[in-house]
Order: sequence, then structure tokens, then C-alpha cells
Amino acid sequence: MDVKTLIEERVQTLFNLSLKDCSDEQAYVALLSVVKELLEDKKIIEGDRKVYYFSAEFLIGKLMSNNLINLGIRKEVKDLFEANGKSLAEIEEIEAEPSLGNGGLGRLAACFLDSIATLDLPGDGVGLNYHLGLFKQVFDHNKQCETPNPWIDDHSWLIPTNKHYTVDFKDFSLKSELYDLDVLGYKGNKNKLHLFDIASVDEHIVHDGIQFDKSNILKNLTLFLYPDDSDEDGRKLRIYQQYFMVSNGAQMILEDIKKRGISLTELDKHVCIQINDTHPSMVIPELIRLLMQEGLTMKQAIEITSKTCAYTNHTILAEALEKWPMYYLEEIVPQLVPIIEALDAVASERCADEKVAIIDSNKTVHMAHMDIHFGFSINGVAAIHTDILKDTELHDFYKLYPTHFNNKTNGVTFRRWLLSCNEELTAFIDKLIGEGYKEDANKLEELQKFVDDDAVLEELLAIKQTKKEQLAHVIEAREGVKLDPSSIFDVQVKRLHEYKRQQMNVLYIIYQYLQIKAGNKPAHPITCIFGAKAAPAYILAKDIIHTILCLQQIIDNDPEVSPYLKVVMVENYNVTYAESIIPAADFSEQISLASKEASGTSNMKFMLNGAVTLGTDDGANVEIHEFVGDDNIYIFGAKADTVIAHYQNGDYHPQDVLANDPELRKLVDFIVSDEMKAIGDQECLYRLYNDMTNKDWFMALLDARDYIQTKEQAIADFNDRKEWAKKMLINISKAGFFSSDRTIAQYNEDIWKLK
Ligand code: 9GP
Repeated sequence: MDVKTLIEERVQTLFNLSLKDCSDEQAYVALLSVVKELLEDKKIIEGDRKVYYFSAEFLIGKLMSNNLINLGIRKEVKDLFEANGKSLAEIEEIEAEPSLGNGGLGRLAACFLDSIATLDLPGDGVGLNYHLGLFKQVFDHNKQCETPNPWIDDHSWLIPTNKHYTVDFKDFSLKSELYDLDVLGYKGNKNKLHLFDIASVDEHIVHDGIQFDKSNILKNLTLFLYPDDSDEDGRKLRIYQQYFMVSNGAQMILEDIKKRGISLTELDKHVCIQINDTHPSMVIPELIRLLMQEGLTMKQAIEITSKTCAYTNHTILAEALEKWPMYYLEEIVPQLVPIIEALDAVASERCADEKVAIIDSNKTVHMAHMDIHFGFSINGVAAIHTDILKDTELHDFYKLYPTHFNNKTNGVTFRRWLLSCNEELTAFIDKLIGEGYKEDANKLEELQKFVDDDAVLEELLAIKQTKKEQLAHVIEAREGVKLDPSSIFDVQVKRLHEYKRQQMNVLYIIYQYLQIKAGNKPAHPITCIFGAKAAPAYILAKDIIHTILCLQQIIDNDPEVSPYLKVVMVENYNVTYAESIIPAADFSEQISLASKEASGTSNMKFMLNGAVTLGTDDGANVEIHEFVGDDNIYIFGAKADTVIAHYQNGDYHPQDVLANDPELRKLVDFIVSDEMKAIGDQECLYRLYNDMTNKDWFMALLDARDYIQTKEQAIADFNDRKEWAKKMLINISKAGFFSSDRTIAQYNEDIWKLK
């Protein structure tokens, strides 16, 4: 039966209505039920060897649109709904977005699962089924507040399985419940995302935003992703979560191997475990423990585990390289302690230097060190990041294991970040170069032959305009803020973090505001769009949000300024929002302090959708820069080696910069000006001001002047519409390298070696 008939009949059976007469909600329920069945019928990708991607986050976004694309039926379904007076886009809106991730790390995991299946490789995800996700951000009095973000309802994609494992903690054992999600490759077969949970989790214990009793593990284990770890109970809860995830995953893998009749001594020939950042690191001692339980000696178990596990590092920020006090582990998972001690002993036989120890002299366990000593591969996520790991951050490890280090520059799935979120651009590219680029993204290069074709350039600009108008509608509906789609859409959307330097963008906004007040209008009106969540305990990040929202209010209320400058920070930025924002961007703000952004992935999505990058030579920006050339990107700021030298010499002082630049001082001073204090919280504003003027750990003031000048140049260049359209075209044509299909092919070639 064809899909149209299936959907029509399903509406009839479920609601006794025709498709024309049913509500959008009913149409969604019927469509979901049909698509789930079509997925069920798909073959599971089989192979002798399989990768398991262990990750605390999988930021999968809504799944309907992607599943329709990968099933190859999106157009058919869209036409059917249209013929019945319905809009597929509106119906897709009904789906609740699973909130199983935080930022780039989690979205990368989701892109990877899509590409693994698309390349027909056997590979599953292993994670947790957080009921309330990260948190939902709401703004109140220009401040971020956190509320729960429930997403599981009767119409979710989760498939309950009958699989259960027992996970032992010191004081109790938990029986897990496993839910699966089907991960379908593009026009292909499927893998699974395994999400572990427990039945006793209780959402009702959450009160006053996202407060809950962090010690009640039976009720809170899978409530939230990244529960606040500013106190000891929070940190211990993270260990409970992490161990629960890895123990379940490891048990599931061993069960499968035994079922296949494979000897556990051959595990490494059939399984590869990719450890995504340090959250899943305990899989190493846990796998060793389980193998020993099955009768292997510790020596054998260590050897096999080391050949099975590979580690990806996603950051050089110390805060994200987890270290746990040994006594936490003794209190929660004492069974791992002797194994970690044994691993530490082996590691110190290889190298006695405390800098590479697993357990340091304070009895703290360094999870990344365990991954590096007992994994067979360690990779960074962009060329410059891997070089920094080798040369600086992990240099001592690099000397020990030079052949284990490798680079895998991140990528994004074009199915979601072009085909699904930008149908207009997709259709235009199809018309220009055919559809071959959907299977081989490098074919986007063929677009370059149109670089002097006026009609093509005009059409590109027209599509961008359409996407900007669409975004303006979305933002008006959701935020009640009206945008001018003829202004430049300058976008910075990413986690809120000082190293990403939203505070430097703040200085630009103040600069532009003061310029306009002084009668100097910008070369083109500009709309600065932000989307960012701050970790609940990250005070300074929340102060930055507060400052942005106060500026938004001041500018909105100033008729002298608002026709030329607008600021909007959208509430609860998530994947769904990104799918509207990214195709509409003119400028892609990638302004992290050089050396600090491991890769970035939104930079790739923006480029693919024809935005031009304004950025530092950091993370994957460096590779984007190489691909598009100097004329099609705006690069500014200190280079990574200069920044690293400043840290090493301790010779960066924001007061020195301010002493030489009174103009810049005026911008910073504005944060605590009367205008700001009249509407803002003085404590927050002064905290940010004092930090920026006295500490400025991520050197926003160092680069601010160059940033402002470069952005002014970009605004001026924007007015030459034809030249700008060429930059857009070149960016799109060079985006092919940043397809996650390429990244995954490289992971497979160098690390996983799946057939
Ligand atoms: O901060 C990095 C980001 O640069 C990178 O693109 C992403 C995926 O590799 O990982 C982020 N890292 C984290 O979120 C925590 O390590």
C-alpha cells in the first residue's frame, strides 16, 4: 500500500474521520503511527563488528521531518497534507522536542548516529532517558530562570523493550528499563539509540523551578541531564548517572556477544566503544570488572578493554575534563575502586610522572587520563584542537602514545541542516547541480561554476530573504518581537560561556548604540540575534544573559536607535529554533578565544546555509577559513599561539588594554551606566563589569577592538549585494567537507574499522 493511502486509512481507523476533517493533532498521531511502522519494517544494519557510541547527550531534535526525509517520502506526505488543506510544517511542529542534550557535543552525537546509519555501518548509541532533559529556559525580569522540560508523552518515538539489567551500587541495586529509538539512514537501513531508565523516577519531586532532592537516587536518577554539580550531592548524582549508563551499556554488549557465541577474549574484534568526552569513562573499569566476573584474568580483561575502547576529547577546558575524588567512588561504586587502582599502577609503571597519573596525590581520579592510558585511540575534533592536545594540553600523553593520537574534524548531517531546514535552498541547489550532493557532499563544489551568474546570485539572495522573513514570523509569534528582515541578521547561537565571548558581542552592541546616539548610523541596519542557555550554577554566564536582555530593552525603547540596531535573545534556544534561525543568518558569529573552542559545529551549519563567518582562527573556523579563502570570511583577533603564550606567561591584564584604549573603556563602562542600572540588577551588572575589567580570563578586551572594526567592515561589504552573494555561494560550495558522512567515514577508516 502506498504511503498516502496508509495515512488516510490510519486517520479513518483511529479517529473515524477523513484527513480533510481531522485536526492537525489527529493528523500528527496518524502520521506518527504510520512512520513508526515503516521504521519497524526496516532492516537492522548487521555486521560482524559494531561500534557503540557512549554519550551523556544525544541532542536529536524533533524526529518526524528527518525520518520522512530518510524514508524518502517527505514530498509525498507534504503533497498529501496540502491536498487536504494541511501544512506538513505545522503538523511537524506538534512533536515535542526531546531534550536529551545541551549543545554541540550532544548534537554531534545525533549527527553521527544519522551518518553511521547512512553509511550502512552497524553502530548504536548508548545513553540515558532523561525525563526532564536539560531544563527549559524562561526569561523573567531580564534574567534566566530554569523550569523542567518534559518531552515524553503518549506520542513519543520511544520504543519500550523488554530488556532489563541490574546495576549494583554500594547501598542498593537498580533494575534498568531500556527504551530504544530507531535511527534510520538516508534511504537505508537502521541502527538503534539505546536509552536506559528506571521505573521509579518521579517527576513530582521537582519544585521551585528545577529544585529536587539530589540524594534520592531512586526518584531522581534519570530526571535531568547535567544536574547542578555545585554541591557534593549533585556531583555524586552525576556519578550515579554515569555508572548506570555505562554498566547497562557494557552488560548489553556482553550479552549480545555471548548470544552470538563469541568468546569474550575476542571482544575487541567484534566491538568498538567510542567514549564521547569523559562522562562515559567509567565504562573502562566496568568492562574490565564484568570480563573478570566472566572468568578472565585482570591482565586479559585490561588488554581486551584497551583494544575495545577509544576516546574523543571535545575540550581543553579543565572544568569539562572530569576528576572525581576517590572517596565518592568508594561510597557509590566501590567495586570499581580496586580496578581503577590497578589501572593506575599499570599506568605509573609506564610513566611515573604524576602529570599523567590516573589517581593523583590528592586521591582524585582523572577520568581522561584513564581513557588515554587504556584506550587505543584518542582524537580531537578539529585540526587545531588536535594539535593543541598534542603540543600543549596532553603533550605528556602524546609523548607516551604518539600513534594513538589522531584528528577527526567534526561534521554535521546535511539531511537535517540543509534538506530539512532549508527546503528552498535545497530545491535551488537540486536545480543547479542535480541531487548527487545528497550522497556525496563534495559535489557542492559544482556550485562554483555559478559564481559569476547574476541570476543565480540574485536567487540566492532572494532565498535568504525568504528565510529571514520566515524567521521574523517565528520570532514574532514566540517572543512577541518584530524584526526587520531587510536588516542584517547577525547571529550568535550556542551555549553561554565566557570563552565563547557573548560578552564581546555585547561590547559591539554598546559601540553601535553609542555611535547611533552620536549621530553615526551604521552602513546597514543590523539585528543581533542571540540564543543561549547558561548552566544554572554558572553565575557570570547568567550575568551576561541579563546584560544582553537589558540592552535589548534599552534599544527597543529608544526610537533614535531602534530603526538601525535591534537585539533579540530568543527564549529556550534548542534544535527546533536552530532550524529556523540558521538558514536566516547573514553573519555567523564564531568569536571564541582562539585555542578554546575545540571545533564548533554551528559554524558549519551556518556556512552550509550561506551565512558568512565572522570569527577567530579557532576550532573548525581555521579549516573553514582555509576552504573559503580570505575574501569569504572575516577573521580577526589573537591567534592561538599568542593566547597560549599569554596564559603561560601570565602577562594579560585587561587594565593594560583599557589604559591604552579610552574608547573601549567607555564601552565597558556602559555596562554599569545609569541607563543600564535603571532597568538592570546592579549586582549582576557590577559582577560582570568587575570581572571584565579586572580578570577577563577569556580575553574579550584583547580582541574587542579588532572585532568591532572587522564587523564594521563586514556590514559595509554587505551593501554590495552581488559581491556578498558570491561570498554566500562560495561558502555553500565549500561546505561539503563538513558533512558528518565524511567525519564518520574517517572514524571508520582509522578507528572503528567496520565492514
Ligand atoms: O566545546 C566543544 C565544541 O567546540 C565542539 O564542537 C563540540 C563537539 O565536538 O564539543 C564541545 N564540547 C563540549 O560540549 C564539552 O566538552
